Amino acid sequence: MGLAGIIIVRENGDPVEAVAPSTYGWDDIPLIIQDIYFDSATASIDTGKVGQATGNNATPRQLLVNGTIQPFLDVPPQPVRFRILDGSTRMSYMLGFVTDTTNPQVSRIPYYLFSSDGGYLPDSVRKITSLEASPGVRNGVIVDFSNYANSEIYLMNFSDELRQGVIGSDSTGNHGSNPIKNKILQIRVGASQLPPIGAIPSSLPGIPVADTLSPDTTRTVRLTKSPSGGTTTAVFGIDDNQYDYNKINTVVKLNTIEDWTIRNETNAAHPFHIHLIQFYVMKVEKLDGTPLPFPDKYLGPKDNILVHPGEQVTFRARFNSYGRPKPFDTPGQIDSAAYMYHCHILTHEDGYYHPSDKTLGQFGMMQQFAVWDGTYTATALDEPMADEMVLFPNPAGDLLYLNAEASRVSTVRISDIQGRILKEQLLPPFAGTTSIDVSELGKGMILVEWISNGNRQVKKILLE
Ligand SMILES: [Cu+2]
Repeated sequence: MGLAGIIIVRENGDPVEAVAPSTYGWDDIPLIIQDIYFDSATASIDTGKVGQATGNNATPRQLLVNGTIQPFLDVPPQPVRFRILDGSTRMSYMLGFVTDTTNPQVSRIPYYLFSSDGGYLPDSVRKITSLEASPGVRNGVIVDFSNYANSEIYLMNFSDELRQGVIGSDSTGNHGSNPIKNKILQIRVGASQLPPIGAIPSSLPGIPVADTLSPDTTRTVRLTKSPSGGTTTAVFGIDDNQYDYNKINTVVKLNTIEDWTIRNETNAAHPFHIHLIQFYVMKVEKLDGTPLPFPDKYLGPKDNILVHPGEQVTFRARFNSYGRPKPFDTPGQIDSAAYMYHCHILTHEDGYYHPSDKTLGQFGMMQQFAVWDGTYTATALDEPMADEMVLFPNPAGDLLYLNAEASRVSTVRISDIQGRILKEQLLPPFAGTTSIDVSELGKGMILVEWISNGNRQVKKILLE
């Protein structure tokens, strides 16, 4: 089809590949679903509206599959595997296959969910008639077209089945209600020619939920929304914070097992995504701990789950790779040595509060974690500083002022954005404001690191 792609990771000796439909382009098809705003005057993608907060407005919006408008697909009358990615910036969909678009509810055909973000479901396929797709989430399904030779099947969006608070659901009003109901993809099933070369696997090698292990550490991550009022705009965050490039929010020790409980304290559903690892969902609860049913969408190895308002989801993961000696490295290396966890809705995860442009980049629903191999010992590795340093002015000229309090000798280290140390000096104990001579440094962005009493803080400053 069109100009969009995914990376498929295969494993040697995978027993399911020998059974399931696995011939790329024939019975193994990626489906990347996106919604795009088009500028009708230029017939091009309106990039200014890709991240637009409002979902239902007059701007022409198109649903794309694999980068194609009004897509269709020829398939054989056989079991066919679809590798489904919701590549939309904000929208979720409820996917169903139907034989009759004028009567979609009664003509739905069952299909089989068999893999999730990171691998196969435990034990066996699950027979379903609908599947929730949310930004960044991947699912593998098999649809058996054996009985539908020479006919048309449609992949449709049943947005009315999405739960309240999900962007794309009918219930979210202008916050994101979905103008693109109905047809996503026309599937043209051909005439019988060949015997099927793929089947629905009778069993799956996916490992079950890791409930025989016990966690070394438990954490809570809160999806939050700040209060609004007056001129203050409410912003989504994580643990009431916005993303800070210079901050490692969480340090995990290498080769330990952690349980993370993701609490959604907001009124919107957020696809929570973590880098580096795959996790297993252990339980789903209301915020007060009342158990809730375990949905199929949380089965198998995952790295992205839609967490609904008023619910908390606990997952278990082993952090078994890419440990580094220190949980914090030199400035400028932080970004390459850290991993993210964030909401996968683009307009929630990215950005910063910019008073002159309140429509873009308000949020920053993202935090960073590092995996520490345990070889470096220091005190208070991930403790917050008691006294936060204030650096000013920014931009700075010849002198930079540091306002803080240190009862012992502390260190100021200035690096460029590549991490090269430009200047390092010791400061005697002080309380209040002390000055740092930066007149010999060139113009540009610098990272100012202040190490005091075993803690360190980093801020970016522009020299001009
Ligand atoms: Cu979000």
